Amino acid sequence: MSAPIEVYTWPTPNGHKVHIVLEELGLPYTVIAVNIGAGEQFSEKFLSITPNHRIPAIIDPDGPGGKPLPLFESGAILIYLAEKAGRLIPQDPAARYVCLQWVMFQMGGIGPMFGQFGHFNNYAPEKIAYAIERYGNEVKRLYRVLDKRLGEAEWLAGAEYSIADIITYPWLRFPERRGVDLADYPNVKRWFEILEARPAVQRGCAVLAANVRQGEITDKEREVLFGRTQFARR
Ligand SMILES: N[C@@H](CCC(=O)N[C@@H](CS)C(=O)NCC(=O)O)C(=O)O
Repeated sequence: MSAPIEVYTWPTPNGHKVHIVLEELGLPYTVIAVNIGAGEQFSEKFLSITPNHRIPAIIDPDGPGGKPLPLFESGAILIYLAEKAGRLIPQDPAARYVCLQWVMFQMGGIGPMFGQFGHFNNYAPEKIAYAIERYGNEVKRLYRVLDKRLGEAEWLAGAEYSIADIITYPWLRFPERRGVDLADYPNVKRWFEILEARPAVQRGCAVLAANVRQGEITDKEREVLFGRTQFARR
């Protein structure tokens, strides 16, 4: 059995993607909590793994050529882990690119747009109607794209469950927080309910569950995430 993969993480959608894929693949891993509200993403140790100071990041002690591999960006991590295990990424070349296409769609579309919606809707000190409407419209547009795809294919990559589904799922939890009613997206609803029932998905979403942020954001968290600490030159 290979050495456990070190997972630097926190219970957010981007963290859960990695927890779920590791649970699905049955790869051994250890969780190293990086409390992003407390500023632990700016520690020297974490910055040595990722200059972008964002979770998730991993170190695989048993990387290519038997050498340790540090990796950040959840999309790269999921592709790496699926390729390492030889599962959750289609082997057929065309299907593999379709899978990667939906992985990129999540990384470049769903993550950033849903994230900006959350910021302007929940955290911005002023309610800027234009920003809330713009990102809210993007959220709904992206749901429509997913709904269309899942109306023509069982899974995002096509016939197989893959990292494209896993990377997307955590961002689709709690749709009500984004003003989305799943009844409007029946194909997404079907797919979501199947994913939600998978034991590995449930175990992945339970990682660090006791640390999920509750209640109003504190001044300290606001400063770390959106203020001077966040934007200091490093
Ligand atoms: N594109 C990155 C995004 C990672 C990301 O935004 N992580 C957030 C948590 S979900 C974070 O670490 N935030 C800390 C901060 O903003 O300082 C990925 O997919 O890995």
